[in-house]
Amino acid sequence: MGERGQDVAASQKRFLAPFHGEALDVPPIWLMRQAGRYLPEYRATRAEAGDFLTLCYTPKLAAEVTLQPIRRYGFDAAILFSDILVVPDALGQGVRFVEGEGPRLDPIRSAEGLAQLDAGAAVAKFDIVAETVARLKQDLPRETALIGFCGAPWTVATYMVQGQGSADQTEARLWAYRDPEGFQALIDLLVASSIDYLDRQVRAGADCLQIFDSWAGSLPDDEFDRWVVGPTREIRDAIRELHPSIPVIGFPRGAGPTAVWYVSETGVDGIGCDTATPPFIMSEAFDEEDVVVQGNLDPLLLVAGGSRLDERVDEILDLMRGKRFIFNLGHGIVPQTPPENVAQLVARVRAGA
Ligand code: 1CP
Repeated sequence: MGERGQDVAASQKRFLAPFHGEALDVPPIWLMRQAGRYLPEYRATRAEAGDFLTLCYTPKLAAEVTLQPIRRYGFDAAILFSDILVVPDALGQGVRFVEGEGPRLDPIRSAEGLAQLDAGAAVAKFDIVAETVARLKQDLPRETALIGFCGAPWTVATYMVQGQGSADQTEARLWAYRDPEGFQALIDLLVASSIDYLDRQVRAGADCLQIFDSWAGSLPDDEFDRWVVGPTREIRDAIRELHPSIPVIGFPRGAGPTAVWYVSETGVDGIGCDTATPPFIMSEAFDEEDVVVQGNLDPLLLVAGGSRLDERVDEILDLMRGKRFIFNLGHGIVPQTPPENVAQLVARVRAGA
């Protein structure tokens, strides 16, 4: 489209151009989990912090690990370093990260458990995260956009109810079937807290927001409508009311063909496509929607590297040419990713194939 020069200057940050209607010759690029254990400098800062949540709640260190991948690769966007489980932690549910095992929470499976959470108390921890955002606003290069985020209420609830990560989110799905009103109360609390959390991130300087719904794919259509689409639309509507110019990207992982419906029903400005979405679907299925498409290289191909990586990058770029597109992975970077493969990927995308 050859619109790079002047139109991008108008929106300042290349990352935001697709949200302003521009299809760039070279799409903006950032990667989910771009900060993390694959980087030696992250491991050093993480060791300095000691515990994972301490890293999230120490603005100086959280800002530092947010900046690390920007210094190395010059991504078009930085993503705030935090975690989706900061919300249940801030609400007062005990959250721990057990080394080598992942998150552990004291499970909540009833109205009594829910009554122990305190939305008022969450403010103090949300303010710490907002302080990280404010620091980043100072420290990031002017051309780099800052993405704030939260977990979608459904996905966050799956951890709160299960008490840990799980393959099939059994406990949350069963609670939702057996006692939909009780489960709705948990979702409502998460909707309200997520709006508050995102609002604080935008007021502190976030340019864009992403809602991670990593377990959206575990629900059949009627449950998907109630627990994924409904709450996401409420958050999207509230943010549009508070901050009309801030784009919101939804990432309903595993939604499959339902992603198109998710877009039209929630009104998100961007749709994150997961690894299993075929590129021809990314390039065609959303044509009727006013939405920016983001995705979807396999994180394991980024581990494997080599010519296969270049070929697949070129294929995605070819199919998305002329579209409002943001290059990303289909899920987060994994720890065993060689940092040089990330450099190879960025160079390939920037070369425009
Ligand atoms: O250092 C470590 O050992 C901790 C590893 C780690 C990191 C780097 C965790 C624990 N969280 C994070 C950061 C993180 N998590 C970010 C920061 C910004 C970035 O992308 O660079 C973001 C956006 C998240 C989001 C997140 N956390 C999601 C949604 C995306 C996804 O991956 O599906 C989920 C599901 C979580 C929960 C979580 N946090 C950490 C782990 C290991 C998990 C997964 C738990 C599980 O289901 O087993």
